[in-house]
Amino acid sequence: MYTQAMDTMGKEAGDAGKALRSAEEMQRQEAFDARIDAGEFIEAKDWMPDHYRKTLLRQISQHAHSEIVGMLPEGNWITRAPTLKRKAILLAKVQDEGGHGLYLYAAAETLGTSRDQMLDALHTGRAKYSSIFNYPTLTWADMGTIGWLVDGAAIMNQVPICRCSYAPYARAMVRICREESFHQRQGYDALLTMMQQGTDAQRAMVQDAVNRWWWPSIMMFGPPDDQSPNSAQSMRWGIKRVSNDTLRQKFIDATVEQARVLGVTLPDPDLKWNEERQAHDYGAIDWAEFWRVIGGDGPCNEERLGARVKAWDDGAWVREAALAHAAKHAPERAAA
Ligand code: BYC
Repeated sequence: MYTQAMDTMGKEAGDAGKALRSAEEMQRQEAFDARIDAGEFIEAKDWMPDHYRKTLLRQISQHAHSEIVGMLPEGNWITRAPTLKRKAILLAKVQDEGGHGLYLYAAAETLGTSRDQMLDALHTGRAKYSSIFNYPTLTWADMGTIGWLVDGAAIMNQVPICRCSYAPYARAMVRICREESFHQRQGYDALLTMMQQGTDAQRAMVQDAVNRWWWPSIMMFGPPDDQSPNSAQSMRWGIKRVSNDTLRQKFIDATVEQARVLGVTLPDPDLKWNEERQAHDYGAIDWAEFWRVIGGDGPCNEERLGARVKAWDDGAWVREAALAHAAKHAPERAAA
């Protein structure tokens, strides 16, 4: 009510109204900043600056798109899993990713944009999804490697988002992270079985998969901090808690020991422990490749987007039937 009254005043009273309105805006902005500084969570019903809302919507919807596009490279292997146990695990993992997409779309919808609008942005190439899903899954070892490296990188990136200042996103991330750790472990377990009980050909297949997924996995954290246009503001707002480069370094440091236990070599001759930094140095990342892939020119971009658009078109009759069913039963619901 208060805001509407101020708006009316603004229209009627010209510059004086505008001044009043902007004074009110400034107060709200200051109150919002103070809440962020105090580490409070922001709920959907709370006032928030437009740019904060847009930034969240961009990140959460891209994250949701990544989950459902991320189902495709692995879905490709469900029918070819080597045992019933591995098939059941992979099926459960891919279903979890569909569920993660749903939690995230629901969190993004609280910001006032519908799921249809978000999906339209994905289907028309206006929204991004994670670069990693534009690479092909060529062998069964890719399933284990995605679990180990891709889900491992996802956990490293997503655990800090459980403390994101926007509460609906933070709540969704708590559930997602629990499931992601199962995903990472199942991948590592599949690789360990191949490395310890497999044939030479299977061990070579694992090494080949690691060679292909290592660099794309460390690109997942996004561009270097000094080339990341969104980081400073997102960190200021508590949307991002840890920078792209810091997370990438933590992931590399954690993964080196896991690779040693597994018995695979990470494909980076410059990867070595730096005593002074107490962290691993690593070789130059091919950022031109990263920008090319997120710009739409990766090995599988067309195939991935084509599969999502086809699924949307093929599912039209389900959406229409659900709406017709809801309309038919609306009078009963209204009477109840
Ligand atoms: N891929 O300023 P920056 C998963 C874009 S799901 C594509 O650093 P920001 C999983 C970025 O959007 C994995 N685009 O951006 C699922 C920005 O472009 P716009 C997804 C990327 O937002 C199923 C531009 O580059 N995880 O793991 O501050 C199975 C400049 O970057 C990428 C999430 O979405 C990328 N890798 O930071 C298994 C987590 N990196 O939007 C696993 C949530 C950057 O300005 N998201 N870009 O046009 C985040 O934490 C942050 O959005 C990012 C980027 C760290 C990804």
